[in-house]
Amino acid sequence: KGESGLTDITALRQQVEALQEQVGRLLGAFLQYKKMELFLHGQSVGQKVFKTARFVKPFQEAQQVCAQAGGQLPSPRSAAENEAIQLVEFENKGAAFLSMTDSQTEGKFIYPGGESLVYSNWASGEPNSYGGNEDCVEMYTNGKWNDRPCEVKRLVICEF
Ligand code: 293
Ligand code: CA
Repeated sequence: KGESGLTDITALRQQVEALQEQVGRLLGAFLQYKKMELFLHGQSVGQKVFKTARFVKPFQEAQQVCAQAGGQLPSPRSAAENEAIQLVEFENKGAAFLSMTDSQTEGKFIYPGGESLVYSNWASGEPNSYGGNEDCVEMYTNGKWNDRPCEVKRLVICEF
C-alpha cells in the first residue's frame, strides 16, 4: 500500500510538470497574440484594450460596430485611459466618438449603463450644445472632449 502511494505521488508530479509546461507555452502564445493585436491600432491600459476599426461612422452605427465585436464605445474613466484613446487617434489621424451621451437629460452626460461621469476632459467652453443638437461626444486628437451631433461621422474606436 505504501509503495503504490509513492507511485501515485510520482505520477502526480509528472502531471503537474506537464501542466506547467503547457501553461508556459500558452502564456508565450498569448503574449505573441497580444503584441500582434495591439500593433499599430490598439492600446492596452490596465484591464482595458482600445482598438480602432479604422473607419468613420455616425454614433449609432459606431455603437453597433463595437457591440457586434463584443465591446463598446470608449468610456475613459481616468486620464490614463483618456491618453490611451488619444494615442489610438494619433495613429489613425482622427477624432473618435466616446460612449457617453446626454440624450436622456440635456446637459447630463452618462455612460451607456446610465452611470454619471467619474472623469471628464472637456475642451474649454464645452459642452455647449451648439445649435441645440449635440448629444454625443467626440475626443479631439489633443485628448479634449467636445459635444457634437450624433449624426456626424467620427473614427470608430472600441473598448474591450
Ligand atoms: C461653436 C464655438 C466653437 C466651438 C464649437 C463646438 C461645436 O462653433 O468655439 O468649437 O461651437 O462646440 O461642437
Ligand atoms: Ca460642442
